[in-house]
Amino acid sequence: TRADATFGWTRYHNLTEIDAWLDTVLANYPEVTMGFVLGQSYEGRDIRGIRISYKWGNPGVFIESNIHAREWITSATATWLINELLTSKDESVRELAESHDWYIIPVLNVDGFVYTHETDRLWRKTRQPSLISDCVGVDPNRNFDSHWMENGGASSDPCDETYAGPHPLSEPEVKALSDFISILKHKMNVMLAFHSYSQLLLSPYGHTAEEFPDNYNDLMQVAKAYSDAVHGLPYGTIYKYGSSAGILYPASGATNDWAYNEKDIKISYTIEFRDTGNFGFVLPAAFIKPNAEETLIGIMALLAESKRL
Ligand code: ING
Ligand code: ZN
Repeated sequence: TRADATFGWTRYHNLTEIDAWLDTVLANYPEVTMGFVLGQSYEGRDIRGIRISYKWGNPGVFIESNIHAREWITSATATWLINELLTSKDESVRELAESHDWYIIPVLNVDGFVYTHETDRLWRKTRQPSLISDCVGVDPNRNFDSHWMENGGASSDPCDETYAGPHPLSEPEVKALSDFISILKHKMNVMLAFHSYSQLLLSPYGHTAEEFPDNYNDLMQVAKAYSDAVHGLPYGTIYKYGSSAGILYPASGATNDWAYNEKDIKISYTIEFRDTGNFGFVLPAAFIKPNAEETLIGIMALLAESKRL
């Protein structure tokens, strides 16, 4: 049985459907997959992940997806990628799949994701209430323990979309990811955080546009490989690249900056998927497959280029 038999990527799925699909995948590929639970969300849901490993000790690639609740294209793309790594017969995809150890979290912000399906499609944050306000939730991508709340772009107001939380790692989802990477950081060569939208590859730093990382030129060379590969597909989609603070806006406490600064994962990006604002966060499901194909080709080029450094 093919894992995608009931999960055709022609519509978006809710958390229950994604969990059931993940169970099927794990059951169908017991030799090369392992399911794991990062931890529990504020509302007590499991935050699940999958490891795909054909040969233990391969370079590790960590993918975090749907940390922002409304960015549905990210989990749709992550699940498509998992399926492709396991089922593709294409020689270059097989080589890609089998020469890396993949750690993929399809939905990190599980509470927020459920909330976008049931109550408010455009919810971004977590769902933990505040002790100082009636507003709910923290921006988990401002909650990591790296230059936390340093230079603007993150808010101390619980009612703001970019509220950084009462302290770093206040969100159980962020704490769980932080603990997991802290234990496995020596196995992780590459960290990718999936977001939408804007079609960008964002390297560190997010906390300042005044300074650039030591390996900034390498990061740009690898980002260019991703962008060129995506542009080479028939869709001709354009991805720009640069540092988060340099080409988007300054903001501290994001996953990829934390992984770079604190966990020494030197190939670390935020990827902002389609589109550039026409549909924005509410990207029609017809774009799932094109976006996912671009991501696969992009990651293939990114990993190949990072080995050339
Ligand atoms: N964008 C990211 C955000 O969290 C980002 C952009 C990434 C800024 C990393 C700074 C550092 O705002 C979306 N769409 O969430
Ligand atoms: Zn986002």
